[in-house]
Amino acid sequence: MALRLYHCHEARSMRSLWLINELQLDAEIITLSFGEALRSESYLNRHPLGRVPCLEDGEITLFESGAICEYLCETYDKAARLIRLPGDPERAEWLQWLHYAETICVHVASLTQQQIVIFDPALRSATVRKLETRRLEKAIEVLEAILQDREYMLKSGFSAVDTGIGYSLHAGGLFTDLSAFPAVQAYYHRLAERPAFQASLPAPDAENRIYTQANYWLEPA
Ligand SMILES: N[C@@H](CCC(=O)N[C@@H](CS)C(=O)NCC(=O)O)C(=O)O
Repeated sequence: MALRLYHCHEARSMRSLWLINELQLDAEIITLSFGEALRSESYLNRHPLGRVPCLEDGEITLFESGAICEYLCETYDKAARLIRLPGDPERAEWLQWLHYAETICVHVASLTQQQIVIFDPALRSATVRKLETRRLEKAIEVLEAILQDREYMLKSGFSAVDTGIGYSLHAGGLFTDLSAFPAVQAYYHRLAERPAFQASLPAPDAENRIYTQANYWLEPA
């Protein structure tokens, strides 16, 4: 088996795992706990910052989820089902949403830090939480406008960029109420019904989860 993905439950590596499942690729999935396991010497040799995802394909090692998405599609999506190749009228949009997924996710990461990683509440900042929640909501508003006339980020239908954006909403919905964005919420539910999405979730009794609640946005500031 040539493909190997280093993953933590519900981290950004869920994007890569979901896409591997959509493409029905044979891959070895190494699930690490979110913490010290990412700082081992052997893992730091793969990913210099000790983060996930990290994908190995033979001699190739890649550690950005957007790049992994493009690489997997270019290499293995031979029928161009989930990619829009150069020359395709939707190519520019495909690239935009591929990277916009991270624009959303930086706010999710900051809120994860504020409400989970910084363990001592006295060290958390209500101002940062408020600011990052607002910036997350503004980023989701952009999706709400786009999704008025389509079911997926591209008018032609589901593509790999929906795994990127979909993960950002999966994690983003822990920090803001998606019901304020009806088209986005319907889109997220549509994605969550996909077997490949469900196969990328941790088992209900899985340990080492980053997120242990459904609604961090309900926690008092
Ligand atoms: N832009 C990178 C971000 C990767 C990233 O920051 N991953 C987080 C999990 S969502 C991580 O591994 N954090 C561990 C740490 O910062 O120690 C990507 O999209 O792959």
